[in-house]
Amino acid sequence: MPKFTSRSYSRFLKRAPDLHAANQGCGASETGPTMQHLRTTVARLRPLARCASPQVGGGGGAADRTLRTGPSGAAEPEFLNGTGTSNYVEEMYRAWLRDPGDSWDIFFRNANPGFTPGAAYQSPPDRSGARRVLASPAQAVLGAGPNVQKLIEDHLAIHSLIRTYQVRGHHIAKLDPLGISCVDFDDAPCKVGFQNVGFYGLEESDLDKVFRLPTTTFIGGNESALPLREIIRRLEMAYCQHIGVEFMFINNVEQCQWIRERFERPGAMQFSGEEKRTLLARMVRSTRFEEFLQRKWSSEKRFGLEGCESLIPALKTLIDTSSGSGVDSVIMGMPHRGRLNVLANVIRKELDQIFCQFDSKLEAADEGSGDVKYHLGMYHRRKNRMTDREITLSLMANPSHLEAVDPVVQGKTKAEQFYCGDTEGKRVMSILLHGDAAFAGQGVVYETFHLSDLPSYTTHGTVHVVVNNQIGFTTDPRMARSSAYPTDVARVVNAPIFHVNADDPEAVVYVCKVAAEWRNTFHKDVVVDLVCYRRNGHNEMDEPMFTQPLMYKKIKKQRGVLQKYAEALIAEGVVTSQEYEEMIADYDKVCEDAHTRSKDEKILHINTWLDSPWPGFFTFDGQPKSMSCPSTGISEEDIVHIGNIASSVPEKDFTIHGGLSRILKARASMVSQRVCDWALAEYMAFGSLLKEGIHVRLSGQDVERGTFSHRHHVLHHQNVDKSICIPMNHISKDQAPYTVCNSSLSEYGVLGFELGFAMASPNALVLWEAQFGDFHNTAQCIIDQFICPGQAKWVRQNGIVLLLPHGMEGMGPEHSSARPERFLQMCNDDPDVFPKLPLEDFAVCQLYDCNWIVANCSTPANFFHVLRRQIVQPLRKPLIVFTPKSLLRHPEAKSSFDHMLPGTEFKRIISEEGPPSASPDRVRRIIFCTGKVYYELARERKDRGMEEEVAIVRIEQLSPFPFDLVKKEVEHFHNADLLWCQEEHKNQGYYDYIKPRIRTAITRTRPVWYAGRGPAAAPATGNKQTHLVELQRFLDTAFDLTRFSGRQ
Ligand SMILES: Cc1ncc(C[n+]2csc(CCOP(=O)(O)OP(=O)(O)O)c2C)c(N)n1
Ligand SMILES: [Mg+2]
Repeated sequence: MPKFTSRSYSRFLKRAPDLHAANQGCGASETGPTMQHLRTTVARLRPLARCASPQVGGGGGAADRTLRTGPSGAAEPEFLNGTGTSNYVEEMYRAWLRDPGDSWDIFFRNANPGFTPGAAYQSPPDRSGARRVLASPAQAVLGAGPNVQKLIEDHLAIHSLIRTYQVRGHHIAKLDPLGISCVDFDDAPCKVGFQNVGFYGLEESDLDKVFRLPTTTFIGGNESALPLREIIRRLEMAYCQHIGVEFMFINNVEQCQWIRERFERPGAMQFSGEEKRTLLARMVRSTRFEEFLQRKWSSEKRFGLEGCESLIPALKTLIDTSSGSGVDSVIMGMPHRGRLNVLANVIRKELDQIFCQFDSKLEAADEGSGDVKYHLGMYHRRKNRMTDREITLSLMANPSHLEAVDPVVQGKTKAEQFYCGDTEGKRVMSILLHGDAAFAGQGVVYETFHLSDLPSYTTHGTVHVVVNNQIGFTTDPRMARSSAYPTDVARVVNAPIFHVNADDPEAVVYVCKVAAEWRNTFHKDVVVDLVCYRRNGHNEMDEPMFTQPLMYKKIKKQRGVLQKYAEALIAEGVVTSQEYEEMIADYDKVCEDAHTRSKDEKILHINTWLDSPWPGFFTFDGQPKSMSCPSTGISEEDIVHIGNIASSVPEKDFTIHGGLSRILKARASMVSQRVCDWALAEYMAFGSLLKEGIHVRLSGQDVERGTFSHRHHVLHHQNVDKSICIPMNHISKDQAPYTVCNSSLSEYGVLGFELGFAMASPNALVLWEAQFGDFHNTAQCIIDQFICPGQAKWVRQNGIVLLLPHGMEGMGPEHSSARPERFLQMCNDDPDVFPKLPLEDFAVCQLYDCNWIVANCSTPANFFHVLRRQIVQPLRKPLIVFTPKSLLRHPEAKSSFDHMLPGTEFKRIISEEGPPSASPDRVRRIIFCTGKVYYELARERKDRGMEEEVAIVRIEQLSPFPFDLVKKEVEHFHNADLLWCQEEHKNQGYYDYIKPRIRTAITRTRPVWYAGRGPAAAPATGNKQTHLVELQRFLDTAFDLTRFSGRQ
């Protein structure tokens, strides 16, 4: 047997650079170097041959097992690894064991009885099947060495060549319809094709030699060997035409094999006449829809699909195939490009409803400010004609902010899966569409990908479709990304990427079929990259020649894809030109008729564009069923029961940490004293809702334990790995499930996800907690574009809760402020108008009108109530709560059970209950405040002995502002001056929001003074001493009753 020396190994590497590159790049599962493989392979041939017989075969035979066992006896799974490189001879040997009558027969048969190395060699059969036999034994012995070596090297070369196509075929596939692709692969030359066989050490004369095919290819179909010429031809067909398959980085053998089979098997991409006609009909719809809009509204922005019309059949194929696999709900998110077309031809929104959006004279029927037509969402249930199964399609409304909708779609998908018990994603799936520039540029894409495999966030596979028109507004790809493809971000999660020339509708449909099958087989993400162009400017009013003159000269010459495809089918005889003309005329008439109907519309109904209806929650007109809110208190029995659960370990033989035992004991002692701290109050809120059948989901970084180690909702067995206990799920037999999940370290992605989750059902309390309140700013886009204006733009309500730890604790500028000023600045209540509402329903009516609720609770009981109110109230609004840090353990921040019993409720204001309330005439100052500073003020007042002169009133619900209650307080303490005190800096916190509203509440009869820190750029000082000095200074101001005398 020839021996591989290090010299011959490096020669081999030179001849098979792709093998080497692959070993370097994809090596996680390829443990040993290639040479080691070859050595062991060659060494094993003889002893194994002894025990082998032709009967030993199949994947699991004894010989197979022996071959897979390394010197240590350990299994070598990489042997069959599609990404492996050097198992070719072994494969040939195993194939020979199964079927001795092949080209390697003489080689291995002679190796068996112990022929000297080389003497065993007979060349494989040539194309005619004739075997070239060596002239004589002497000749054989003399010539055998180099021949055997050549045989092995030739087959390794074949292996390498095949692998090159699999790894890099997409580099040279004809993906770009314009032929101007700037994808830069200069670091990785792809040497394939007949002209390059020399690169692998093969010669032109080898082209007609027959080579056995390794098991890592399916190009043979039913044949196990092929001439080199045919091998290359078939690989070119599979990997270098209009589809570029990027998948060899996937570190899973089965998945790689699955993909190879889909693209390599001869005839895989054949379409029946019927399928081609369906495809043509879909292309007609897609193309003519845009043309119709262009004809009717030539000066309107619509972000047309021209240049990527095959997106419509692509999506239809994804949906048809998924429906065939059992999916009955598809949730989609997409940007502006082609959105109207998708609504019309995929979701099947009524065309007249789309067309009337173009009528600027129509008045809006719904409350809210609405949105432009290419952002609206949609929900539609219909029968899938291909599978005859019912399917729900929803397209989520989205803001202009590209990719922001991605995590929202995922959250909603997860929720729908959760509520219908679809634990594997077999019934509900998501499809996300992207533009090439946005997919590469927006970080939330990456954040969303990283949710894809996390147990509490996975949607069990998303199909991503990129409309890769090779431009982002006016920017070329070379200026827009540093990766070769716009899709490279998907590689982090091992998603296969199918690049396809969008001018070849059949190739597009084929990859979409494979993508849907992939998702429904492996339940993992997959990407379809539709390489296309943008026929017009960024929108229809834009001139692209300013910035991309050459590209657009080319585009102007480019014939439309429908035209090309129709001509091809007519030439093939699949349709006649008359049939084609009829197809076009029929669809044009559909559009014309719908346009005529659309003129009958008198008003615009935005609520027909709802993406997430909540059947039964509202009245038929979409109104709340009542305008009052029942008590949010619960029975003493429930309080004690939940308290006991919170202080126990409900599973047997479950060892918890000693420190945690002490925490639970302290909870038990609170229960016996009938008081709650913050964590226990939260427990009571969640536990009682769960008991009432309301699902509670708490998500965020480290929420299971709680950043401040106060929560402990998940107990960890101290001796058994990954054994956990969630007491909250032991409250009662028929309770709703509790989900508490530590999230990935993302705010944008995770908050978006939870917002989407909260959209699915009004009967769930979905909470996102920031680690510290200031981290919400990396999710600002979700807050600004969705949570704050969601109802106004898209007439849909959402009850998500944001828990934002906030408070000036002398811990420095970060983590001190959750930036209340920003949330308050975005509230829609008018500072100058006292709302004219019925006093008995003032609170609920205000909630009805508001865009969100902003609260800062100072007691555990009030926190308990505000959480429960989210569900008990007859409407859903986002709730922003600034939650405390030091108050979590403050001895006075405790609430008696009495404040949580039936009949009690959330207090928008906590009035003064001490001595000032007994003799209000003597009160000279009302200090209004919110949150933790109350405790500092109360202590200072006590220290100064001013309890009769100063009343402290806590505003717990900052927005909607409790005008009615503030007015009452001021009237009550009629001799007092008014002061707002906050610990935050003057340009931050609440002051700017509060002051004008207090003034409005009291019809500007008295001034409102300020005590707090001065204006500053940073939220807090980094110096603890300065922090304390500042604190004392503003407390001094707050209690200096002469400070503002005489001032106006
Ligand atoms: C987050 C965000 N930044 C900037 C924009 C402005 N903008 C709108 S479309 C666009 C180009 C998008 O290019 P691409 O993603 O390739 O989609 P295409 O328009 O080409 O379909 C830009 C920059 C935006 N909408 N969202
Ligand atoms: Mg683009």
